[in-house]
Amino acid sequence: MEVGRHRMQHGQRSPQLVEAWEQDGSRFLLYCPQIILEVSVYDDQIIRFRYSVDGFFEDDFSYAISQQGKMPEPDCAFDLQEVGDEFHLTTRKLRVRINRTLHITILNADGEVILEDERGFYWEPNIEYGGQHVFCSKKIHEGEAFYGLGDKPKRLNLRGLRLETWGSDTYGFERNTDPLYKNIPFYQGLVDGKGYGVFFDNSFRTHFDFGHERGDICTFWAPGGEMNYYFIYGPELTQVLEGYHQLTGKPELPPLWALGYHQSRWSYQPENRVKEIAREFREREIPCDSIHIDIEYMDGFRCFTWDEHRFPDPRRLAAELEADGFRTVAILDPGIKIDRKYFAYQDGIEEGHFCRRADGPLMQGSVWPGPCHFPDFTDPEVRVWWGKLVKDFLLTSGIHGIWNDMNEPAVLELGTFPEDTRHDYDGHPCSHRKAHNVYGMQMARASYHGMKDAIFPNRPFALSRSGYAGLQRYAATWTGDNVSSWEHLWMANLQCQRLSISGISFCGSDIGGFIGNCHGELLVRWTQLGAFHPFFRNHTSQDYSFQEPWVYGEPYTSAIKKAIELRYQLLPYIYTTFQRHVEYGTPVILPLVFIDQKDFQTHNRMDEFGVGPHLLICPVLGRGEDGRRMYLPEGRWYNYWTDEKHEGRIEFFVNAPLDEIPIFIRAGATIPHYPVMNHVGEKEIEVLDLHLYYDKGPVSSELYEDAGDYYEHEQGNFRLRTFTLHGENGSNTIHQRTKGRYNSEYASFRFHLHGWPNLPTEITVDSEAVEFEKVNSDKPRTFVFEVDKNFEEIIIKCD
Ligand code: MIG
Repeated sequence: MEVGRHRMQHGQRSPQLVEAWEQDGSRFLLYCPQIILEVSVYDDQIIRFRYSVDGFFEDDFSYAISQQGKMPEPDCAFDLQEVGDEFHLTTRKLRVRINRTLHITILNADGEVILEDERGFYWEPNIEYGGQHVFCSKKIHEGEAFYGLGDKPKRLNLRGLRLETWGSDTYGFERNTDPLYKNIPFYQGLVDGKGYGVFFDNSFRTHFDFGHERGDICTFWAPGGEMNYYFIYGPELTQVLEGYHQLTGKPELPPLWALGYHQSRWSYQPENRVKEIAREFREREIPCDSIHIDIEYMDGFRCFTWDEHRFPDPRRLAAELEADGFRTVAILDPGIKIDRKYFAYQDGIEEGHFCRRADGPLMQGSVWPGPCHFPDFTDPEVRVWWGKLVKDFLLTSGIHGIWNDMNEPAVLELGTFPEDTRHDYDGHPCSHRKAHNVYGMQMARASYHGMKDAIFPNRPFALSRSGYAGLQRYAATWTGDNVSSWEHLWMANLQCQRLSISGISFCGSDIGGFIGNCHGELLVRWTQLGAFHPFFRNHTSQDYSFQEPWVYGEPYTSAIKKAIELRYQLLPYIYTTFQRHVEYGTPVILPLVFIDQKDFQTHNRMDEFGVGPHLLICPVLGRGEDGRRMYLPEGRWYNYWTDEKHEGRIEFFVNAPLDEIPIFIRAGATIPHYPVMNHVGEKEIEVLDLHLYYDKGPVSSELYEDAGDYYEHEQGNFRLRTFTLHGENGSNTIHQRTKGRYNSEYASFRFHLHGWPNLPTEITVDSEAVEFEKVNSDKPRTFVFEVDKNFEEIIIKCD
């Protein structure tokens, strides 16, 4: 008897027959004797599935969902009907079939099966902690590929792998280390050329098996919380990402300087050393917008304090750096030193802001300052308190950005907090098992809001090492403590692509590597890659040699300088791409498969990636290489360096001398270029260069502009220009449409026509002939002419 009962409790259970159902707006509830399935329609292509095992649902709360509790009713048509033995839920893009045992099949409007339950939902009581282990298993289609899941340094296509999310301080991680710092339980599947996503919104340690245990079964599970997931249909993978961003939010537009180059080290100190670094950049005219100051600035590693000897007057320092075009970013860790003379400690104790253990004592762990207590960032009052500390810190020190580290959270003795540590979880009290994966994101959230309060109307810049789904609303991120090696350069490329398709477009790696000594060639190749990552920062550890762009001498310094200059030239393109990301949720950088998912050659490729709609990059990842093989997605592409034209869907060898990273431009695109500057806003731009690459078209390109700071763009003070090229026949036209009322500072554009098939005989701008000249360069057939920035139509007549 005993044994039998025991076994029943441990056995895995599946739903029984549906006995009733009801509709509440866009939510449908299907009742089985023990479990309830809630199916909600969010959109034509987003459906949520949520299961209760206890006969009722707990409060619906998630840190990931940007409009938590305020999600509007969908404005799409949907319908649920009982058809024979099944329930059929239909939207414009989807048909969901649910049978009487809750077996779910999701089809697209063409009736193709996209995702089908294998066993579907099942559960097992969690005897030790209460609640359930919740599982969901799906069938894998032949040839199906899987992507996403945050910062995993594993191959891009996750098929065949088993992974988990549990934020971890993984100093010197390796190619297959899992989990790392980020917790993003969101993956994409690609079935017969059609993309979908599954966002398993559960903050416990989640697990994903993409056919590792059983080749044709995908299972995801967690040791607690709800089986609660969103199915997001494409069919384009970029549409899946847009849907995911609709749920989990988008960042605000960063200040333009934050998209410039950042120089960091653990730690630049004392202040003279910081100024020396800044001076060196300006003397060498290597562009740089920001210097990061690591933990050594603090007084005994106490957050919100400065070491009096090393940094006697931070305000003056920040002002001096700013006068020279540098913004200062300072690090803040979660651990608050146990020291009754320290204000943050005193407040935290008096106001009860620190995490406690299950039996009452304050949770204690050692970090840089020695024994510490830790704010419970999942408590809204604690976030307000922390935000106020950040605000005062910024106001008194005059710095411009905050960098949150160690927020997995990391502690020295145990790795992280003991699992019985208590958290408020915004009024849903729980243990660290549930709060661990959201802790870092809530710290970033508190820092971000405090910073915004301090520097408004300027735009804040926050950086966070850890995060849950939705982190992008508050902070940029980097890939953590990597190593100065070619293998880590490969990983940086892969990880940033993966972060980008996991919702965090604003990402980068420690350029040059954090651990170990870098060398000239590696730093060149890494800076060239970093120049195309939204967050562009060189950072290194105190235990290793300096790693600034000039330390390895020539030819490296010039090659690094050239890569940073290129970033600054391409800033208007990168800023435009970022703005499109903010508006639509389309990732800033894209793995090849996101550009041409119908071509299965792209499904497993990891080196080439897109930046926005028109650039394709393929970094050089090996020592001594002066070229490499690469693959271009569909379409026609121009080599940026030579103007040579290539057809897509072909693998070929491209030259890449030390000072060049392979870059390809989509035919028909118009790419804006700034002049090279030491920092953003240094020079007034009188003429903006537009490089237009011939194609039959029509091809449209966008250019977004605003003040690069402040919030007036939200009131319409921006300018969005769309250039459309029609390259047909002997007469080619370029049209411009504009939106918004921002007055671009330049008066005119200088068009550079690349790859024109024939010699222009006449160019007219809004019916008036303009002069043009052939450029004397090694690039064939390039013509240059200037036009008023408000032109509407350019006609290029050719022979
Ligand atoms: O374990 O603040 O990832 O960027 O320089 C060291 C010192 C703690 C880890 C971060 C790294 C930073 C370092 N920190």
